[in-house]
Amino acid sequence: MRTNVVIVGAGPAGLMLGRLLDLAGIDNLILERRSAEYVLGRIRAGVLEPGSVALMERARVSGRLRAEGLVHEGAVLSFDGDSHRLDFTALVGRQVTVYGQTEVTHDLMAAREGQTIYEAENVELHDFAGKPQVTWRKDGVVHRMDCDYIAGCDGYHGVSRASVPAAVLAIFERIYPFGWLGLLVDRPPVAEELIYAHHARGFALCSQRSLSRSRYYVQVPASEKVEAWSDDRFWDELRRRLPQAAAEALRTGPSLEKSIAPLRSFVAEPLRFGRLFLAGDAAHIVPPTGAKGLNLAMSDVAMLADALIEFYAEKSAAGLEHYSARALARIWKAERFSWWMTSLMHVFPETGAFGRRIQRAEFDYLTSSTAAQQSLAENYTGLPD
Ligand code: FAS
Ligand code: PHB
Repeated sequence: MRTNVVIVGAGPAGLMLGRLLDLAGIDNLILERRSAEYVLGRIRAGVLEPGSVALMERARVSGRLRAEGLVHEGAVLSFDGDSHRLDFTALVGRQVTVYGQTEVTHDLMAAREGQTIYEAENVELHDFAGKPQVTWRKDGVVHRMDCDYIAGCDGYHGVSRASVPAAVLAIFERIYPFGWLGLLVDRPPVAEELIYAHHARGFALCSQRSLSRSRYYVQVPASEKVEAWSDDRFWDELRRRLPQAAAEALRTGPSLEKSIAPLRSFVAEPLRFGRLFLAGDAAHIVPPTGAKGLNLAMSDVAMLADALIEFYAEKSAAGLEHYSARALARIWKAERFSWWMTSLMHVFPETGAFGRRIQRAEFDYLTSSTAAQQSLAENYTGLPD
């Protein structure tokens, strides 16, 4: 069997790339190791930059997003109970849209025209420096697909980056000593906009999925186990970290989902190895503080799709040659912003009293400087490609 592009991974990156190639008439196969239900069951990102919204429109899957997405003109940063609203519209003339990654994945799955093979076991990449082939096992039978290119969209733990010889891969990583304990609940959000809160006990975030479903996070030690957190313990801890008005307004209820996500900053360079390209979490990870993970994955695959479309339509390999450098330029700016916002909003015990004074000074500078707020707003709402 033969196709133009094999995409490994049916998360948002793989599905969006597949959709863009479908629309361009470029034959592609997506191989996903989990079931569609499992992929849809993951609760992850919640904020889309305007660039990601535009990509959903280009992919002709923006109907529900336009109807159900919540446009947010700002967000609140709080530091030890002092709150400041960042007015994105006034600062940079842009907004963000609250629309869960689960919904993005659902919309892309529903629109998929090309073939997606779920529960594809033991996916292996072969000869991607020459004549690429991908093999996998399904229902006990080993299959092979020959292709022109392979797109590794299989996330941080995927097989694609792991298939690249370590000698040709440069890894840049920072592992944070904490994670985010997240909880999903069918209760109205505590406020109209997101609240990012720094407190001596740790970071907390109040986010949302709709006007009746909310998403909350608290910083926990990297060693923490979700089993140690009853709903009541979560709600008590969240209240202690929020500004008083939010703590009093909090509507609690039984959790629909509770999980702990480790935090790391990670970049693999380069993003091309012969006829294999890496995109999304397969290539990079950001701490979710800046709401960049999903949005970076979207901008990666937009660039890769344009390069592949240019190759098949105009027989020009220029876009493919420039993909890695172009994507990495944007990735590193998002890594910087995510690291900076994480450094500002979380408690780092190892930095001691001096570190906390520096964080307080950073917050005081931010809230007193329009230029500093514009910088945060232009990064949070998404830098240009
Ligand atoms: P994904 O990891 O989403 O998708 C990769 C797909 O490849 C998966 O479906 C996987 O099953 C599949 N796969 C893996 N190995 C394979 C193999 N060998 N063969 C075939 N398929 C394989 N970002 C935010 O902006 N905000 C957040 O709050 C946030 N929270 C997160 C919480 C967690 C626990 C995690 C892990 C990430 C979170 N992120 C968040 C980041 C997240 O949203 C990613 O940026 C986004 O999922 C990236 O999408 P993909 O690159 O498609 O990778
Ligand atoms: C979320 O809603 O899951 C979310 C929102 C903003 C972030 C991180 C996560 O910065």
